[in-house]
Amino acid sequence: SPAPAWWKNAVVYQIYPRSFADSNADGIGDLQGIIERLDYLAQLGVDVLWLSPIYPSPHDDNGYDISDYQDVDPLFGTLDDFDRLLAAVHDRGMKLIMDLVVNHTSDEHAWFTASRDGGPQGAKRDWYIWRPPRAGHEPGTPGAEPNNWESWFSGPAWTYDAASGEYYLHTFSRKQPDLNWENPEVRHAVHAMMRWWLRRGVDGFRMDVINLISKDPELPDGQVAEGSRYGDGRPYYVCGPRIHEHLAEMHREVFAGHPRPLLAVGEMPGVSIEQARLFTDPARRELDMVFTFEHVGLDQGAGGKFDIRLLKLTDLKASLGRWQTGLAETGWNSLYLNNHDQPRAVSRFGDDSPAHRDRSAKLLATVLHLHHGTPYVYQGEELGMANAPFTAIDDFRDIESVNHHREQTALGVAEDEILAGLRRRSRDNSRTPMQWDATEHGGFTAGTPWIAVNPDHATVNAKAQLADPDSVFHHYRRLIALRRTEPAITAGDFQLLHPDHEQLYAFTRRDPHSGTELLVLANFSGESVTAAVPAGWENTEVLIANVPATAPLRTRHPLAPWEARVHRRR
Ligand code: TEU
Ligand code: CA
Repeated sequence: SPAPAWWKNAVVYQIYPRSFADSNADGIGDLQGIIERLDYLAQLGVDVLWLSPIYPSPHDDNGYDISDYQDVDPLFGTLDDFDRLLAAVHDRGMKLIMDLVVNHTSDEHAWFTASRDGGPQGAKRDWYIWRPPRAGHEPGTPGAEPNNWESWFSGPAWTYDAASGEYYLHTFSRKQPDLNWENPEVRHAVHAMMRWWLRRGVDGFRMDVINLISKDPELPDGQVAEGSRYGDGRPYYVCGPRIHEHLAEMHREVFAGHPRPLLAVGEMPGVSIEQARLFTDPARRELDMVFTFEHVGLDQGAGGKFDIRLLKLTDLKASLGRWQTGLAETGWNSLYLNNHDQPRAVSRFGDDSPAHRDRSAKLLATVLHLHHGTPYVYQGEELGMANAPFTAIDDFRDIESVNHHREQTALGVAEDEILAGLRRRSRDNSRTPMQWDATEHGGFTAGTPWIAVNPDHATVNAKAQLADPDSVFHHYRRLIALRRTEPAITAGDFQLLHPDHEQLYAFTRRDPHSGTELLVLANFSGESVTAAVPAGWENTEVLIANVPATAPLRTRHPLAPWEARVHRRR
């Protein structure tokens, strides 16, 4: 019989170790730093910690380029530190999941160096995706790549190895060669590595771009968009031909029959609702839930993530609503508004100006946590941390931002214009260090941080918020606690109200067992809005709100700027 779905009632907290807490003053967060902050996380009340990669890595992509799957990078500590961390997490009744990055390795992983240096006939050649140059082109020159795919971090998705005269595929940076999942040896090695971590005691995995692992073996050219030099390979590797087979095999080889309750969540850019339902249908035994991307793509134009478009609330509601309905009967949603790849939620979906910041951060939390699914909190979100005030390209660290800047500069785009996009969308916005207190560098490090701490840590920090019962932190804590006592939050049906309203986000949840109903009303604007309240909700009890106690709910109820309230009736 399938393991009980404990994770339906859980809240997951994502730690980006590099930016969480630095215990030895080298400017980089580490495992000992996390250990020292576990009581903070226990107080917040989260159930599961997800660690972004801590493995040995050249850090071309901050650890998403792994050179050894079965060790800890000395930057972060040792395997002993990891064991102590895991024990301390378990002592507090929490679980810990690892980031599993197996679409690609680092080019410094022993698997890749063997694959490259062994040449075309070498034993590990086929562990990666090697192809000869395009016929009729001078190898190593533009256009000689085996196909026209673009890397997600700008430039071609292929790098030439002059020694063997062939190219290897890298969906991301040239230091992140893609593994060849067609090769059963690769799959077995990955499964064995996963079992090794489970034996060590971890409680599951967050699987990086796991829906990209199966490529169409023909590797056909992709369509070239107007004005682009490269083709779009995604139709040939997003949810590719063998993806379900690979995940079902992984489930059998790694998860099935495991004595402890585990969590498997797949990160899946470009996944459709129909595909997500297949991945998370418990009967198919693939994954527990997936991260989808539709809602974080609504405010970008055709030019990609740095092409900023105004978000319409109606689009956001329609998108999240479709996913709620689409996975209502079969499958399960993961709920997130930001992570280490996305700008800060309060700056993107709320209003980070002093007048509205706290309240809009609490509104976003309320709306997200009241949806049907498992909420994810990204470090600092529970403080309402905002985007960084980057002024020049030197302020940025992320390979995606730096490459984008280089590429756009070469194309003649004005510096101001490039920076405007980066300021809004750079992944570094969410990677500035945790703001623990008002001291220098926000209490993150006694040294020099690898990326500047947001100067607003003077007012926005954990210490101040722990002391203030009305803080964003305590609002998150109350929301998380409510999940334990109100079954309608985990189990209730979702019904969107007022889909065409551009300021009001409203929905109900109804628990089929107890009949308890919740009504969520949220004003996504800096002006007051009058909400038409559905019949029978007048004078019902307030379960949680982000404004001080207000007048009882009326048929036409005025909501203050960024007000969010949840009512209950039984
Ligand atoms: O991200 C893949 C992904 O889909 C992204 O959110 C991507 O980083 C972004 O869209 C680029 O614009 C995962 C990791 O979360 C990310 O940090 C890694 O850089 C990437 O995979 C490669 O491992
Ligand atoms: Ca450190």
